[in-house]
Amino acid sequence: MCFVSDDRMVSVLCQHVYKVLIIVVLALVLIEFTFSVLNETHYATPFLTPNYTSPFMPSSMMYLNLTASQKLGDNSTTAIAQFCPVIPPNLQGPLKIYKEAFSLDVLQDKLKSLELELGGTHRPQNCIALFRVAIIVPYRDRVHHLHLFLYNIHPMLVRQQLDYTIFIVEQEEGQTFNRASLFNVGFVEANKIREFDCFIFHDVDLIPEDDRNLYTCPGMPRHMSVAVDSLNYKLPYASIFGGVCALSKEHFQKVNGFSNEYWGWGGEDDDMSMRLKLNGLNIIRYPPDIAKYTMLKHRKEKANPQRYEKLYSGNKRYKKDGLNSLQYRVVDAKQEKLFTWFLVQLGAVS
Ligand SMILES: [Mn+2]
Repeated sequence: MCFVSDDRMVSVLCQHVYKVLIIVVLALVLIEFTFSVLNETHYATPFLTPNYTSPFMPSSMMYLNLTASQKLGDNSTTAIAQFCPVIPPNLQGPLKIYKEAFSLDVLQDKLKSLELELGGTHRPQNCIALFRVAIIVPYRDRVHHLHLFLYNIHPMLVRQQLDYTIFIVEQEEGQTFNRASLFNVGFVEANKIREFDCFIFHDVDLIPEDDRNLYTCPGMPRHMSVAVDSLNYKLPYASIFGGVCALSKEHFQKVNGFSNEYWGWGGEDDDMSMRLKLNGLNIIRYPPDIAKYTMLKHRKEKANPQRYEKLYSGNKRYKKDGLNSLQYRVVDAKQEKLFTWFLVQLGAVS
């Protein structure tokens, strides 16, 4: 294989040709390995890598091509360039959380520069938002939390370049709180107002700590409050779906929404987790250093003693307990400057 050569270098190489080949192969394997590791890192934090777009291209975005050409009045491919970028350009990362409460008037004044539309809506000025997002917040008797929630979240959502509306769904005095039914009501009422692709079901006392935690609906249901300060920023168990979660309209309808049978604290989020599983939908999560929340302090709510019982029978019930069995009456409704408000009475309409 090797010819005699005057060049010493070449003759040394020739004598060790197999060793050289092995070194080259090892080097190639090492390079390949390094790149695949890098790629996996990208996948875990898609929002940090502008070129990696697939996690943000769920099926629900297919409609966008159509919408864009309609809105812009032509069919050229350049219309697509009018969409907002997949990674919003002005994100800040970790956020300063404001815990000083203001009256609604002061709050409205402080958020004036965001130029919200009536009803707590905002859409980007210079591009078409990738998601039309309804943020549904069940509510009763927590005005201090509500103001802090609005004050912290509006500026973040504007930076995320979403087309969004915040819905506050308040339950009337006198009956036990039913968080899950209020979510269902918010879903139904929001859809009457305009078209949304993505629903964020949000506790009023959870404040996001990082704006890279995008309020969008990627391909699968997303549990958003992964790391909460009051739980030492640790996920308590793998199937958890409480606090803040994101579901596409399609997926929410597919699982028949939330159960209406959980009165009082607990169980309804695990019930939803089970509905997702029964429908072959996987829960996805952003990394805990981004999906971080501060929980505003409140006294512990009274747990529902029947929650386990309901949960055990949940799989048999879910097809007829949910959106298709929801009963309520809108007692009052108003478009405030910072949110759209519904006051509802749950249960059979008399
Ligand atoms: Mn709480």
